[in-house]
Amino acid sequence: MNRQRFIMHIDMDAFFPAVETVMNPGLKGKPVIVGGGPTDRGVVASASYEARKFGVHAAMPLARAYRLCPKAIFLSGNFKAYKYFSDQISQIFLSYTPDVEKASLDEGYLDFTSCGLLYPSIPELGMIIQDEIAQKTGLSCSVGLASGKAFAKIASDYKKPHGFVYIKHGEEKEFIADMPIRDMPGIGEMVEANMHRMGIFTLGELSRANPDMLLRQFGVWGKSLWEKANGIDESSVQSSWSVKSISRNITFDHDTRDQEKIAGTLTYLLDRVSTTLRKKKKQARVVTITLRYSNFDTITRQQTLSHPTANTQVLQKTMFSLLHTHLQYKNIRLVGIGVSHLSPMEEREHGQQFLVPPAYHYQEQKLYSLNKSVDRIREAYGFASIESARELALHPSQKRVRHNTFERHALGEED
Ligand code: TTP
Ligand code: MG
Repeated sequence: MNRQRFIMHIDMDAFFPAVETVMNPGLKGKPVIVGGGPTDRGVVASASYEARKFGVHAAMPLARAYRLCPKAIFLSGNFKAYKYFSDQISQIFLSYTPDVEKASLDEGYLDFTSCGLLYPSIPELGMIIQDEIAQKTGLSCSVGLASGKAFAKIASDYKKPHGFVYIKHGEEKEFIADMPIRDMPGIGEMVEANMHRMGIFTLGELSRANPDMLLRQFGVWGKSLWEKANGIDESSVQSSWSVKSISRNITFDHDTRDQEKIAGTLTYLLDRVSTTLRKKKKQARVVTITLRYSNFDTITRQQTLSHPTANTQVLQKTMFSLLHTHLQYKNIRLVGIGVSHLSPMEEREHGQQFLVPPAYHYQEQKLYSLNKSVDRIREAYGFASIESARELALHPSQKRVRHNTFERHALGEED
């Protein structure tokens, strides 16, 4: 095996409610639910541990959360404040090691492998960082330490809130053997269901499965899950200094199966997303669509483009292809669109540089100039100054209410 790695995963406890409580200490010790009002149609983004005792959890409809915990304090959320605290946490992470991957607003991986001489005891360091975060921000976090990212994440989740768990080198496989497969980062609903059909329920069972069969069923990803179940995770901490994905979603005021409305709303959301993409001088390789039906069944599907792009029209083509393939004639509650696998858009004095065939390059460049002109007009006169026919067909309220923007952040990036 390679030299022993020390990867720490730090995840804030009930992050949104905790920030709300720091800003308003009167909330301390109370059930707090962030996501909207008790009669709103959205879902819970996060619940304080006091509210979780009543069974409230993330992604639960607010109305149900209200029935379970009517005394809770419901808040709509304050993204700016969450970003501010997230940045404070990033600064603390970075004061210990430059090898930091901020995986989301409230969590990060810190690689201490090369820091052995600097810090006599890495496990002790976990608790020191935990204390510093509490002192400087007033927020509680949980820390996991292990030889790889997946195990560190499992460890940080193991004793929440305010836990510290160190999975010693060589003990990873045994530590996770009895856990349900879903506890392994990267195993979602679909993979879980498929594995259940194959008779694999625990990570121990996954470790004993045939790796070639997993490779056939799930591709290289399946093989890597098998390795993780066997205590091997060599994926590296990706110091992230840039945004990783940009997405937007809307919960409709009334569930709808009106295809024009669904397509128009997605067009509008993508227009917003691609404007942000260009503003950040990025291009994207993957488009992801989310459709949530009335019964909360949610499907997320993505498609990889042949070349990265920042052009709305190109992304739109892929979005519509995904929509037409996956949209069922059932009432839709929420739609979302996202772009990821971002790379920098290299702007040169005489235009953009694309590592693509010349004809494609030319078309991309023409579109890019057009889009940049639109961006400039919108910057001067507002976003609504230019809209596509599909967007114009939407009621103005659709464009204002309840659309949430999510960026998988990186360190030091502005919104
Ligand atoms: P998590 O770390 O998953 O949850 P948490 O910090 O609220 O609670 P804990 O880690 O102690 O279990 O997510 C971090 C924040 O991301 C969370 O406070 C709110 C936001 N979030 C959503 O907006 N929607 C979601 O579905 C989830 C899971 C999180
Ligand atoms: Mg958290």
